[in-house]
Amino acid sequence: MTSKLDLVKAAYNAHLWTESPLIHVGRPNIGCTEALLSRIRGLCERKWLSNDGPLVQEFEQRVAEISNVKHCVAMCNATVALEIAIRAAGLTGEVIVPSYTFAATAHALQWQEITPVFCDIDPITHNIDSAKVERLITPKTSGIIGVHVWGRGCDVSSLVEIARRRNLKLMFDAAHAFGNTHTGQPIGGFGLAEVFSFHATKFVNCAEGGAVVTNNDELAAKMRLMRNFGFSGYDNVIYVGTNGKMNELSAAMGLTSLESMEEFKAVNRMNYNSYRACFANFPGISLIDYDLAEVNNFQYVVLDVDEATCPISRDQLIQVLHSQNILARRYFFPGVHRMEPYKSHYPNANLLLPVTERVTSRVVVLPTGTSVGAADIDRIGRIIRDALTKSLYETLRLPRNIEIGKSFVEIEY
Ligand code: T4K
Repeated sequence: MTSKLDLVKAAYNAHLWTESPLIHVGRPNIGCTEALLSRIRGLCERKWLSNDGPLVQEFEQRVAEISNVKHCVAMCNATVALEIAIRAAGLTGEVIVPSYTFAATAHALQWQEITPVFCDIDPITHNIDSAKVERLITPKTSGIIGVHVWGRGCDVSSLVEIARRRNLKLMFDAAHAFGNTHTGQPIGGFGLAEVFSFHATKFVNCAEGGAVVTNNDELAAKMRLMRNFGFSGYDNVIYVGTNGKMNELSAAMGLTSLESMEEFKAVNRMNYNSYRACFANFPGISLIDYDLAEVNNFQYVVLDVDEATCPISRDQLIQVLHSQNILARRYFFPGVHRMEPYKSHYPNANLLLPVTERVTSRVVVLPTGTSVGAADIDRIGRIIRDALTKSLYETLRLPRNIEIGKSFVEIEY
């Protein structure tokens, strides 16, 4: 008898002969290519390619307006933006962060020898559980970094209250949350500073890019210096700094992307609704919700697989999808606490992070964005529904004989 695992392995190997095109999570939205080329022509004519150029300044102004903040400091990516914001804010010692995030959040601290202390998350919002933050505070704690996972705002008011009472600095990794609101306010103005990512995979992108937004004049001025080696005018370095500058090509991409931002949101929302319709009332799986009273960019379509009621596991579902060239992702598996160097630093962190552990084993992120159409979603929906209700052979339309390891297996439908 062939085990279920063997069947899944076979399904996985079947991608070798599947003819469907690859469908990615994170395919970039491009916007108007002509507008992009015209900006690129302009920068070629100006011969101004980096170092606080006019397109970067225009991009900063647009991002600050959209986020309703005084300052936007554009950077080469969100990871460096986090590093600079952390340094400029003076964080030291230990900083409380969720482990359910991209590695960059913790790395931006560890890179500067600040210890990330992992806090568990809320099972519904997937954001840092504010009720569990206080017990992690030690005399070395200098701050808290919340992450607005999937673009859904953290429990900002509780975090602000804890930070105020315990004299800690509060910042947000808003890599997923550009253009969104929380309690009706644009994300960007919460805490001391917030950090956006404009990576190619984000719904508004600069190919590579990031930004710190803040209402704090002093912090903004310091970050502008730090992103440019600490130079204050010619030949005068007044801080330790790095090269965190955004270049003009990235800003050209970002400005072009911003012009189509509403269209990208509308497509993402339509895709999200189409996925919703595919899985309505389907036992064992559900999409995470977005609060429709807020503005959402819907850039992540997140499927929750409940292993107690779903006939196949999350990982089997991923393998089925990959076998069909649908490159669904397990963000953020296995949780930063299970990655190096944190895994070695805290081998038992899992015991303190039960919700993180559960969520990392349940989530599937599905493809969306302007490269994904209704027909793709119908197909993805059908594959997932079939995977849950039919045999894997039927779902994947595998041949009658399939090679597993060195032997051929006879398939029984
Ligand atoms: N904080 C949070 C909470 C974040 O999620 C992130 C980044 C950051 C901080 C740091 O921001 P940045 O420093 O990157 O600005 C991807 C992105 O690279 C990363 O930006 C993002 N989060 C993360 C959630 O997703 P990977 O490791 O999954 O990337 P990769 O190479 O597997 O690409 C994803 C998919 O996108 C692939 O299937 C291919 C497709 N793709 C990618 C690129 C770059 C394309 O089709 N075209 C492309 O140009 O991290």
